[in-house]
Amino acid sequence: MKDLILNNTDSELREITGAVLEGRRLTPDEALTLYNRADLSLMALLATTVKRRKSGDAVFFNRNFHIEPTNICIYNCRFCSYHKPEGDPDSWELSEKEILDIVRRFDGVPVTEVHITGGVHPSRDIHYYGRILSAIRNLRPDISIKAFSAVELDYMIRKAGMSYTEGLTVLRDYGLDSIPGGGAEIFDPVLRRRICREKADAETYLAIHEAAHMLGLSSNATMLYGHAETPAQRIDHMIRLRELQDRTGGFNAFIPLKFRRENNRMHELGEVPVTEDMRNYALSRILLDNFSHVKAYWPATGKNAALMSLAFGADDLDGTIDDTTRIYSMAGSEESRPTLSTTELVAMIRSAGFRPVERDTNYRTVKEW
Ligand code: V47
Ligand code: SF4
Repeated sequence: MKDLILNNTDSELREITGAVLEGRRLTPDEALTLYNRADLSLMALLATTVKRRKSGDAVFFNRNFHIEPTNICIYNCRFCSYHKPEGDPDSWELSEKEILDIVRRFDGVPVTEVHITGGVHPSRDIHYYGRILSAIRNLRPDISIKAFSAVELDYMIRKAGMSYTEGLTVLRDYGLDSIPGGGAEIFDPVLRRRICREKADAETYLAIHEAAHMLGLSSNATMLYGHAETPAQRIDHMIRLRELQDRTGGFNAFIPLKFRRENNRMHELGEVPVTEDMRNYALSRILLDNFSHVKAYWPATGKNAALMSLAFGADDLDGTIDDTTRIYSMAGSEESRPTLSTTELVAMIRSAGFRPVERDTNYRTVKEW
């Protein structure tokens, strides 16, 4: 098999293919050559080889729900279909009681994680969110609280006049367990200025994740792709994450987020085809050799593309969700009310030829299915 592949590629590609098969790390130039010249079947094979090295025949899933406290946001990212200014008739702002009522809906349900994220509200502060964390912690001491993107954290911590380490320590003491990957978008400064000029830049995103890792809070990393970025800018983004992961080891998963076009100011860019999604999953699995997991976030991609990504290096399907997120249905995802039962997730993973493993936030096994 290896010879068959190697004989059918040009010499530079042959060398890069050999490096991946032997487990040698790719340089940015090698990654670009691979991305530009390898056909989709070679990408699938290399990514699956790396995936199997990391997690064997397991594919993970989790039982989770989301809370989106508000869609009011001081920023105005061009790709965002979700945010509204204060006072807009389509804006929402959940009270503390409404937030806790969402948590209570899961009384007796064996979820392991709540994911909290939303707009950057101008008048909420770190202690307001901290009190919500501790109220959730009191209601459900058994579940892990993954909350606030680096962009939300940057705003609330700066507003409190604290350093990132101080702010994260305060939030950890209130009950924060880990940080989701949102807000990374694309790190390239020129493109970032075009699509989300006002919010936290790449250095801030990375500094917040680094501070979190140093405090023992794990996190995820994302990349928004399929809009105006070049393959080289995607690779640059992943390399910056790989460098931070080399220093801290604190990232659990990398999550490619496909740009969805509805109801935002980048609509005219269209969406990339599913072949591009698969090439991108594979590239990330191959390049991010120090990330244990690549997550397919099915509410964003749709179930079918998420399922297909398991043949291109993804080893995690997030999650049961239970119709608790609006970010992607508002942006045009085919999943308008995202919900999957554990039975459905297990069947999906088996249909792709893998062994379903239910995990917690930090990928400890909850149950082998
Ligand atoms: O940062 C916003 C993205 C992110 C669009 O850590 C869009 O486990 C595509 O980060 N098209 C928030 N993407 C969601 C997020 C996330 C999701 C699931 C799991 C985890 C995790 C993190 O959503 C934003 C932005 O990159 N986004 N609008 C859009 N139109
Ligand atoms: Fe606000 Fe996040 Fe939307 Fe940007 S992506 S406008 S920060 S809610």
